[in-house]
Amino acid sequence: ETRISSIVRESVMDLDPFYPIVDSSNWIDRLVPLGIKLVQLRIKDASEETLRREIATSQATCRKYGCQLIVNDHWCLAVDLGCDYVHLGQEDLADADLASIRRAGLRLGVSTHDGAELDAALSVKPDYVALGPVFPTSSKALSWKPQGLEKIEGWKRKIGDLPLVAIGGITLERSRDVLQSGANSVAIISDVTKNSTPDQRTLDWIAETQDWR
Ligand code: TZP
Ligand code: MG
Repeated sequence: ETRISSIVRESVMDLDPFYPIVDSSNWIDRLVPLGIKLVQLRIKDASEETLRREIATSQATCRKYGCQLIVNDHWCLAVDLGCDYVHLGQEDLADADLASIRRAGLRLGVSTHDGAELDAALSVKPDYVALGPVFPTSSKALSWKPQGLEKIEGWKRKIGDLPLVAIGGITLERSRDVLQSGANSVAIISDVTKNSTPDQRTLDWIAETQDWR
């Protein structure tokens, strides 16, 4: 393989096909040593001090195990602490300093739920876009009805090689359909963290998505 083609391949295929979204560094310390290569830390309500500590602890664990860390919302701290990715919703895009995120070498992912949001996301040249909710979910209150697998196909046709993350109501049993529809990665909350055996479930996810890795 030439150097150029491996660089191209890397930019397209860099997102692991599976990542859990968790709300604490405790979860990161538990799941990352199992062998996941990507994880999102999504903390909605916490003091600045707690957030900084949680992100720093998560980042240290991720570094140790060669896992990439996506920080939801808190781009300032993610930049400060040298994380890998920032994930922003549409409502966050106006406030975030995208230039400083880029300057610090962080990559950017953006949530989308409809065509207008996809256009808005593409206009900031993200490193991936997320589409959700693919299926019904109780992990986040959303006004969009489930998008279905066809929407994944449509998004992928429109964005080409830009990585696509699918989120919302995805279970291990439905993961192949979602990846076959064109998602490059699936982001999972409840199927992992609400499972009765989250560690085994994580190992099952790693195995189930191996063909896409
Ligand atoms: N954004 C769109 S759906 C969703 C988020 C954060 C929740 C996904 O959680 P689950 O439990 O995997 O459906
Ligand atoms: Mg947000």
